[in-house]
Amino acid sequence: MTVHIAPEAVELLLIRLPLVEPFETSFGRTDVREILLVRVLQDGCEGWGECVTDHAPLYSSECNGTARYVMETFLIPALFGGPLRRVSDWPRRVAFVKGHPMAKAALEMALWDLYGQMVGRSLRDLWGGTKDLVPAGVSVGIHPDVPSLLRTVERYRAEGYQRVKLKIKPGRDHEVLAAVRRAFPDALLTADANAAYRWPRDRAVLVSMDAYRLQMLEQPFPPDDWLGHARLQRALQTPICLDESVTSLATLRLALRLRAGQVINIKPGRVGGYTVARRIHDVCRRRGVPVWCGGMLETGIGRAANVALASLPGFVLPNDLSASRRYWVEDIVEPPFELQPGGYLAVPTGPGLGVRVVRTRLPVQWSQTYRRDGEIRK
Ligand code: NPQ
Ligand code: MG
Repeated sequence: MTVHIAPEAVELLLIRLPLVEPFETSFGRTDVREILLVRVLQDGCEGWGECVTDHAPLYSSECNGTARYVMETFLIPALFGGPLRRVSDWPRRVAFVKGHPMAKAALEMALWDLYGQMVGRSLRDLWGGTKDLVPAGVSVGIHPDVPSLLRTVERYRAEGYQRVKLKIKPGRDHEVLAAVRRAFPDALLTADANAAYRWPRDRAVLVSMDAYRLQMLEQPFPPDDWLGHARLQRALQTPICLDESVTSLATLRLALRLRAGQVINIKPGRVGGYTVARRIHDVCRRRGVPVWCGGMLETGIGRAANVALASLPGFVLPNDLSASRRYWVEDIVEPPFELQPGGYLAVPTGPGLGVRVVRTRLPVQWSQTYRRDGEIRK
């Protein structure tokens, strides 16, 4: 008997979760995450999803407000439009909505969890994951001064993270990279600019970063600056990793054809969900392009799905997957993610996401339930 996906209700919940410490990137500083969660219900089973948008469109063009609007006006009605034979049919079902990949991905995550619960299989199992443990890296925000940054890096290295990613921006780059490399000569280091540099203005500043022996330099230029990335890569020994630029299979192929980068950061939210993320993984694996799983300051919900994705064989580099306590005083799932010896996270083996959402821990700001038979309940 085949199980069709046809939820009778969808609940959206907006929560406010304070970070353990503020996180600063080239686009801004966050101390509280405002997170839109999705819960789908069918035949006594539930599935949870997490939307990786923030309160404002700083990382990309989406934010919590656009995601909520698009979900309630277009995506949830499309889900109620008829059963899905497979969760992987979701991208085609919602292809009529242009853009809004994070909103689509959040609903897809909930559908994967629901489906896993209904058939009693883990996401790792459903997706063909091959690992029990995935290598954990940590992303370190821009700090007010170098000594405090060095203390933070020291702490994470002592905890066992396999690599440290340093957030940089123009004017806060060489000083930071030189100090960390000097203090940790053998550390696996990367740097992420979140698109803060410009080609050709910043050519010299970036080319001289080869001196720090970074494993990669992530997204120096804006997402659509394909030629800038390609030209920089020709002048730079350090591999460029693309994050914001890779939004689809088509942009992945463009990146590889132009040699705009040698490494791909896969974030399911950025590419419209786990089905597309897996296809991007498959193409990269066939072509020998190393990938790793990016992070968006997820709770244990999104983290569980990302850990399952990172268990696929092409994820060969340390991921932006850290322990729950890196971000949260108390995660909203049980059990929380903990760093394992050697710097790994364990891939959940239970059905679906393999973690339980603790509803009493959700600091709910707003919620609404949408029903297949039409009624909306506050
Ligand atoms: C990146 N993440 O790789 C992102 C960017 C990022 C872990 O470095 C709120 C919501 C704050 C989303 C900060 C990491 C964020 C965010 C950074 C995404 O580029
Ligand atoms: Mg990035």
